[in-house]
Amino acid sequence: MKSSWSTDTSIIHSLDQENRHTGVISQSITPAVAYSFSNSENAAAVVLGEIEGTYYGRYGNPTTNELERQVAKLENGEAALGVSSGMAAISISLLAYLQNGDHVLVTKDVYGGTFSFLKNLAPRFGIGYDYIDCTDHDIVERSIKENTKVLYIETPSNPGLTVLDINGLSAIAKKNNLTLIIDNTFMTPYLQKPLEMGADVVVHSGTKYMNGHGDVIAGFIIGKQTEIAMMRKKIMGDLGQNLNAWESYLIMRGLKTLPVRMKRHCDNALAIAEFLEQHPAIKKVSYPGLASHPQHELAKRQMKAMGGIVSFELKGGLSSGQQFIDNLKLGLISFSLGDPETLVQHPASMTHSSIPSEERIKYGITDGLIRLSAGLEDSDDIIADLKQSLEKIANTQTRELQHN
Ligand code: LCS
Repeated sequence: MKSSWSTDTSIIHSLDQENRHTGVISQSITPAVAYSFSNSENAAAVVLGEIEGTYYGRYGNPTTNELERQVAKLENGEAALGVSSGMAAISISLLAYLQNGDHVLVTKDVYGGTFSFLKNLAPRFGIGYDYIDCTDHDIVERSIKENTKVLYIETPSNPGLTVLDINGLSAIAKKNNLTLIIDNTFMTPYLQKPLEMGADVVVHSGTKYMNGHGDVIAGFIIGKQTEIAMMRKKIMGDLGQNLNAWESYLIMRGLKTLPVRMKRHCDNALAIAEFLEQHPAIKKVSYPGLASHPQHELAKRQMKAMGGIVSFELKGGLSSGQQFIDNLKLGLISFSLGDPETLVQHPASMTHSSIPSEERIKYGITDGLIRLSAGLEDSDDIIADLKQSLEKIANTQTRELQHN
């Protein structure tokens, strides 16, 4: 492979040399669980990691290994581990750097599953945590305790789209001997490379843009070779959170179009954000690509483009939020994101409905908040759909006013 090629080119020509010799152009799938060895010495050396090889499917698979090489290269990391979900990646990475008695600092608006893992499971392992505002570096420094080992962030965040300064936070982490873990799901390595900005470990939900077609649940951890090897052997292997060959194949197929897809997601998201920002029924739009976003300048410095997610707030609160998504004809009501289809969700009545309203607001999840994952459709069609839904709400409100 030519090293001068851009990511857009090399991602399409990324098969390893061994596969190249067979002449195949797309990736082959190896479903085997068990592997045989020429002798017992050889088998023992593979199990101990002294020589490279595969010995049992729970610890890795040749198809998944090829995907891991591609993902590590995309993130510019030493090694990657493919796992069964984004939450597997997050839990494995936290368990790798935290032990009984340790403490982790977590950015306050983090994906709900991460929040739930820390609230419900981490205490059983004796791991303490604090949610803090990581846009304020003084707060971060002041919150570091004697036993703090990890700083965990997500940027841009889900669903608030807060952008955090990776360079600045990695400097604080280094000064205080903390491992900085970053969830890069919203950006993908195509748009943001946290390891190049000083992060120690990157995690992904591969379910979203990396696969990009809404038909695989997967996750990735990218970091140092020895640490990834430890996570493979001691955590993923023991907990059984491996990624299988078929799903690895689907992700490799999806990755070939990652650059093309991300450009379209970003273009569509910007067009949608600009439309919503000037609409009278909209109270607030959060999109890092808008000049009104509080971290717009930082986003321009650290992200190649601004991503495919737009969050916005309707003026009418909870009922308007629900009506808005119910009226959509093209946008689908869904919990996921990063798919070819435009997906919308209303956190107050869906993903975060179990949290009392006063608590939700602390994390920026107001009653009228909508999260939209811009799909790959024609942006004119998406915008026309949003427009008709907003008009319907306005007509209903006018009728209600006339009635009263
Ligand atoms: N990190 C982020 C930023 C996410 O948005 C998600 C899932 C995960 C990690 C976990 O990944 P998974 O285990 O599902 O592969 N986000 C979802 C969401 O916003 N709605 O449904 C899932």
